[in-house]
Amino acid sequence: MSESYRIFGAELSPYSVKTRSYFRYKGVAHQWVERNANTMAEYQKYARLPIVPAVATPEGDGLQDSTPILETIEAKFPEPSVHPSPVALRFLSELLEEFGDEWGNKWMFHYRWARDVDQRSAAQRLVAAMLPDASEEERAPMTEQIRTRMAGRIGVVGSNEQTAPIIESSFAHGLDLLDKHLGGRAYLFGGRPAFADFGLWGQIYNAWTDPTAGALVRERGPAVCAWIERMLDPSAEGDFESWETLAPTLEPFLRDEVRLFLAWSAANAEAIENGADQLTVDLDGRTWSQTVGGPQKYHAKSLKEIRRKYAAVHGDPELRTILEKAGCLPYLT
Ligand SMILES: N[C@@H](CCC(=O)N[C@@H](CS)C(=O)NCC(=O)O)C(=O)O
Repeated sequence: MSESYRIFGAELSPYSVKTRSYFRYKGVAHQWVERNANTMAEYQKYARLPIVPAVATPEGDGLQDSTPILETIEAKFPEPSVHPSPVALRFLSELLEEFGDEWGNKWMFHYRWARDVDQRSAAQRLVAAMLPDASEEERAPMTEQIRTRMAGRIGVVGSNEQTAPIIESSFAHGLDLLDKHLGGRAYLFGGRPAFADFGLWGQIYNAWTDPTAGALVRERGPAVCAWIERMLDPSAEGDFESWETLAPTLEPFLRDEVRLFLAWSAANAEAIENGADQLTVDLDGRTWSQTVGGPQKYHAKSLKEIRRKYAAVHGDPELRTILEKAGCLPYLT
């Protein structure tokens, strides 16, 4: 039995670094174990699904899926809390965490695998991490194999010729809005990190390491860059703010970005429910079409989960007003 948690993960996995950043902030004793050829057998003892992260607990259990992992650890180690105490702010933070995991991942994954320069950069780093003891020459065939396989899988996040411009303009606009919001504050909800920071950061930090998306982040988001570095090892610098001070710059992000994501997610859930193999939805006057298969079932499940969280607090009048004003409410009920 080990005394600390072990996080089996990968530096290029947004959900892995999200989990690591959370453990660091919480001060929960843990070891980061890069999942690679040397650690694979140990990782497999804890991973029911072939994904990272997988967390091995000191009791010898395996945890997977970053959102429930964070929730499990939060219940066990409630301080310092990552949840603002007002019901409305706590829900918005959980909604933004969901947004990061699901829509932020479209930004990151699309940019990583759409263009040759990014494909090569990511494939090289992935293989270097997986085969730490191999030479350049030994890694080369696997790098090429991963590059072509992942480039061919870009459709799993719904990226295709028609949706690429929607994803790219959403990323650029999202960065602009985030940069305004993070100018003058350390974290999304004020002076300390919230649940939202971890989900969104994992994706944007990964995008920042890639050539094309990274250049965009550096160009458009000086405050986003500072937040990216801060979130690698976050610490509380103050308190959570109130909605009154957050609203001027957070409300536009909810209205433009989170609403768009929820419109997509609701349409996706409906397509799954109807057993459709194609999803077509109008997103602010632009048509988004993609095939629907196994991976989209996960999004439908997580929409159900965020709707369940909303149902538990739907009586809060402040939250209702915020969500209504941002156009998010119809998708949550
Ligand atoms: N919902 C999961 C998603 C985890 C996930 O998709 N992990 C990816 C990497 S970011 C993965 O492990 N893919 C297969 C692989 O890399 O072997 C979570 O939040 O933990």
